[in-house]
Amino acid sequence: MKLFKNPDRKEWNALLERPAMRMEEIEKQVSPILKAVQKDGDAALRAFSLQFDGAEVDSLLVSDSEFKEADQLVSSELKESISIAIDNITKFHAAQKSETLKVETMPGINCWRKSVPIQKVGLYIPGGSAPLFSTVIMIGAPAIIAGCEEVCLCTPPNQEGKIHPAILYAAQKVGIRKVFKVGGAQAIAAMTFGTETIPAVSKIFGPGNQYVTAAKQLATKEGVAIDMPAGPSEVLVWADDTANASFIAADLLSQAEHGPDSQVILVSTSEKIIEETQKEVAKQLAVLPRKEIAQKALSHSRSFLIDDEKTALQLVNEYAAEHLILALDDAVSVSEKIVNAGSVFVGHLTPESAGDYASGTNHTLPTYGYAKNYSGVSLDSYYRKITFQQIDKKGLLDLGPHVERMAAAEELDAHKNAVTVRLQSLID
Ligand code: HSO
Ligand code: ZN
Repeated sequence: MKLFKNPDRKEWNALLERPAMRMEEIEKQVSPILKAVQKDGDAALRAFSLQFDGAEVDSLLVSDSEFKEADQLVSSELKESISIAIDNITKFHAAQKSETLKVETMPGINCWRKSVPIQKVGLYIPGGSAPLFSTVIMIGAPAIIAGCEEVCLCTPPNQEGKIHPAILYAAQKVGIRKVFKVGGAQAIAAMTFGTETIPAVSKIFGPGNQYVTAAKQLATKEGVAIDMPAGPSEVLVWADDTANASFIAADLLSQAEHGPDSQVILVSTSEKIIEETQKEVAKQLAVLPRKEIAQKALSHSRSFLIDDEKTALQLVNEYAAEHLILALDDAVSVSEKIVNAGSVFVGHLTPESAGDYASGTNHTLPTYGYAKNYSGVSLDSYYRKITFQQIDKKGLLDLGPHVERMAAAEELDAHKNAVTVRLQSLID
């Protein structure tokens, strides 16, 4: 990790830059996949699964016997941990339910806003080197809590045509039975257009590689909503001299091991902590099974020595990290000054891993600086908020003339008339 000491503010933009994503190029490759799935449905999905995953898939829908088999393959210890995670995530997300908000803005004018679940949602869980069954819980449990009518999940099969048992176990535990064996851009296409087997949905959630990300972006042009624009995982640790270098190193490596393009940043007011952390990172990296991936991520990661706390806070807010760990003595008071971050981990004993798996918060968070304008997934992500209003006689008599006057000033006579004809009916 390259060290920068009190860099000039003019250099911040360049130093805080994320690894480049070449989305346009990838969108060009992904676009024909979307078109083929739109045209040929399930047949295209099978052909792409063979081409990209080397898997021959007979039935796209996971069967009851496959769920049962998965149940037998997951250890009872892991089942217990999954159950605790689901409990905590359910508690935190169920508490986010909001009451219908009703306001009488003037006598006889009632306005209210109600959260209505999105009817059909689609979840995507990547395959690849790590079976992210925790993501099944993170994007699946809130869909069920919100009451979405149709929740389907797509995930790629391995070469034997199978899905990792923990993914199937977690899906059935949160209440999802419609799991389809298809991955990549073709899975996103299937949930966008619908096929003979896979339903078209209104919103797609979940992480994926660059092809999946590009396909999700293209899906938005077809009228499908997505959880958020995605980029590689990242963490920023802000540590003072009360921090523990081995904790910081472990936190940095926990994100670095996600992928070669992950980014990890250390900000500290203490040169000693930076030096100790560098040594710890080298020590812990040497024995990590995913050290090659983590090493690549570390090659474009940075540490910053910042002499004063105020500037450090500005730098941290400017980066807008997906995950921000405050390894600080006064972490609680500093946390109140954070204005840009996906999720904040407060104090020395709060590793990001806790939020990744089991504490209750969601791990689907804005990356790539999008924490400046996007929130992470929460219960709200599965709702639309519909407004309603009802006006009685008194309300219309009092408000109507103002609406008529404003419509006339905008030279929209039909708008004015919609009030006038009613006011006349009240007077007659
Ligand atoms: N840190 C990831 C989520 C995850 N971590 C899943 C482990 N499993 C989101 O950036
Ligand atoms: Zn993680």
